[in-house]
Amino acid sequence: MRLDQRLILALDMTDPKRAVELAGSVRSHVDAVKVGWPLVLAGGLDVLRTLAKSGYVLCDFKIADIPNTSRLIVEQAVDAGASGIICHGFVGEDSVRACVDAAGGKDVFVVVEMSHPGGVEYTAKHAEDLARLATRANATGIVAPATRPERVSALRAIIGRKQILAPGVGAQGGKASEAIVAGADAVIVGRAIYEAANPAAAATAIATEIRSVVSR
Ligand code: OMP
Repeated sequence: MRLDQRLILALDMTDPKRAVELAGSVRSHVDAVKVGWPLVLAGGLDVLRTLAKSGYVLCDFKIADIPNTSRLIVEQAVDAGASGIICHGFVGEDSVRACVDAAGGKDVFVVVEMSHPGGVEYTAKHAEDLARLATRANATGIVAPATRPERVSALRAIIGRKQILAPGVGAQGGKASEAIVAGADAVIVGRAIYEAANPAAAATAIATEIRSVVSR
């Protein structure tokens, strides 16, 4: 994924019209929009198709199934215009490889450690192994927690130059600049942007905060 602003907007909402409008107003301040179950269950894959006309859409179904089912899901997402997809790593290397194969050159990001408090219970204990798995499976990169920047650093040491996307900024307590300094290539932000009175201004503020540590 090409990352200029190093910022991805998560469109976690159930009103497709609002999602498309919001994406339009924030697009120039972010590198991609992320679409997941809430929006697709509400608006179908048509909303993905619409959003894909104006830029990179990262399809977040957090795919976690056997290889054949995972492949079928990825094919639907890519067919609708997704430029990248997110899958889970804990399902094992065969399932992640199935996602990478089905993506046919589109980006695949593997969740290795989740950002919420419950992410420590299981995912954190296996995150290093899952990062190695993502590398072996030839994924584009991993998803790692902005809420625990020290974990981003530890995982960066494992995956080398592969991309790290870090969610958990703002509403979950993480700070964009800290995640970037720790080694994230980009942060994923939802509520801190789309619940703001002025989402474009909120996105600009986060992008400016990121630039302040990148140009140092
Ligand atoms: P906010 O907490 O509102 O900024 O949203 C964060 C977004 O990142 C949501 O779309 C989550 O589903 C997603 N996310 C996490 O918050 N934590 C993770 O560990 C992984 C993801 C993800 O894969 O995108």
